[in-house]
Amino acid sequence: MKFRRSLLGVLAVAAALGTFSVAAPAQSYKAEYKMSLVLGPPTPWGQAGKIWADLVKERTQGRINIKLYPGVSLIQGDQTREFSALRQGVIDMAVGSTINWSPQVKQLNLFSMPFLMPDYAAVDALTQGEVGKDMFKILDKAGVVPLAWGENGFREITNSKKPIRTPEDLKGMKIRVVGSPIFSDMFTALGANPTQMSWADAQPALASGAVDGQENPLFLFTILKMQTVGQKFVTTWGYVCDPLVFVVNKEVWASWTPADQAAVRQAALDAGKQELVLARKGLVEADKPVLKEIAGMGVTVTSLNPAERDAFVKATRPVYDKWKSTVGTDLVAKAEKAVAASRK
Ligand code: X2X
Repeated sequence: MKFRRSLLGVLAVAAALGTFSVAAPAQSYKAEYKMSLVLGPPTPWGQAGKIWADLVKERTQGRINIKLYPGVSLIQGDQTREFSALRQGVIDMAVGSTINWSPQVKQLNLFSMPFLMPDYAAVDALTQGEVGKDMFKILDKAGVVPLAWGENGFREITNSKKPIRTPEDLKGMKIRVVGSPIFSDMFTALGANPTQMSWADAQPALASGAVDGQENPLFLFTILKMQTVGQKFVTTWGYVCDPLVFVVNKEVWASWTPADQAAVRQAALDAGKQELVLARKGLVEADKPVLKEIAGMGVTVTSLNPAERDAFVKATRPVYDKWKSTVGTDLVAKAEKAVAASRK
């Protein structure tokens, strides 16, 4: 009763002040927006989030204030739940890997199809071309607002046992793989023993020797000094490259003014461009300084010649063919065409 009376009092005052007639848009803004990331700011991925957040704050005069949650801490490190959490609003925005969202958005497995993209030109042909546009439509339908592409990178294989030069070298090796089943299929096809786990669980598993190896972009190797957890062998085979996608939850997006939406979109595009340079640094130069840096850490770096690489392509081809229908045969055909055109 008391509560009701005081509430009525507040309403009366508010009415007298005329605050009822206008719903000021600023009032629907949150004090802080939560951005999810797997990897934090020392990595290009983390930088993507930081650059985006900083640009948004500056360009919206602080109306949109973003806090970074690396380690997918909003969902207790379970990166394969990130997309669902985004859709539900547990997460307001994210820079996420296509791999981690593949369990919910099957078409994103396109980027994990073994040896589809031979080089950066092929990656760009997909993300910056028709396939990228199609993917954004798919993501929009799946329930988020996609804004820009970034890059985690080409995933190279590392292990603690021996140099990998042929599929036979992988026989029986325990390899940590990410949460999309196409990765288990690939490593099974290669004769390895894949174990699916989150990145949070992968690090102690590498340190304890519970797994022999893992695959990730090389910047992660150098930043984490993976040789200190026994990873003494690196093979550059370039079998998969995972792009990153900048997205916003749909309700959050709808709560912003068109001018702020435009600012957030442009900031994502600008951050994506800047991040791409960071992700490829040391790998696009002819002498690949990153490989030298890793060799300098006492690690054996094996680069495959075309014939050696071909043996891995052949061994994983049945997996490629199996996943075509899951990804969508038309989408795969379109991607293959775009990749072929990028090689001319
Ligand atoms: O878990 C991984 O390996 C990582 C960090 O690359 C992704 O989130 C896909």
